[in-house]
Amino acid sequence: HVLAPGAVHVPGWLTLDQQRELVTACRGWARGPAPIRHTKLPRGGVMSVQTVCIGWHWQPYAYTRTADDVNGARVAEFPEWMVELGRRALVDAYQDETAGDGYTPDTALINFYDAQAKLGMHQDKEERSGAPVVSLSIGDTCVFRFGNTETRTKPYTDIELASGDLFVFGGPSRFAYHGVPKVRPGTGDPATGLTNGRLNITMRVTGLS
Ligand code: MD5
Ligand code: FE
Repeated sequence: HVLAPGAVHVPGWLTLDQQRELVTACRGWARGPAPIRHTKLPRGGVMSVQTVCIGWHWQPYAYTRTADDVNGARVAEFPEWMVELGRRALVDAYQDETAGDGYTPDTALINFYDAQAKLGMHQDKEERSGAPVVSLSIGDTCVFRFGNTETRTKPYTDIELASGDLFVFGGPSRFAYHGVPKVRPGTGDPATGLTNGRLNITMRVTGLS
């Protein structure tokens, strides 16, 4: 399931129990200290996706410790159990027992997609680190568009990301354009604890202190 150098898709990586625990944890963070919201973009747009951050707060297009565009609260701490989960993700995706060594993600963006939400093609380049991004999906299946590092247009590859899937973006794929053009409503298993929509958690290394 290697899509491109450094881009690895591992379908069904999370157990149902792990998915339920992640849903519960994300529900807690969505309530506060800095509640989940539709991010307002500096040019006046509003994202259809709702996002809550932990560790660092992503306000377009910078990371801060306080959610100044929400309520000014300091964001929740990035938990050690999630660092461990991120390391295991790298070990499994790259099939290398040492791939997680030295990987210490310090922020996660938690995105919630309702049936209408989309994410346009973009690059994630606010991080001052080339460390891999670990992406976990729960709930409804989506179409994920994985592009190239040069343009936000073709060539790209569309794949489906389903509940429990892991995707790791490292190496030359770390700064590729990508987006979510469509969610498939009603495709998730309510046993995850999520009865509608799609949850995506991306762990990152900000390179900040
Ligand atoms: C999502 N989230 O499904 C995606 C998964 C975001 C975002 O895009 O910025 O919140 S993360 C996909 C990703 C991250 C970093 C690099 C690449 C893809 N890539 O090079 O393709 O909500
Ligand atoms: Fe992104």
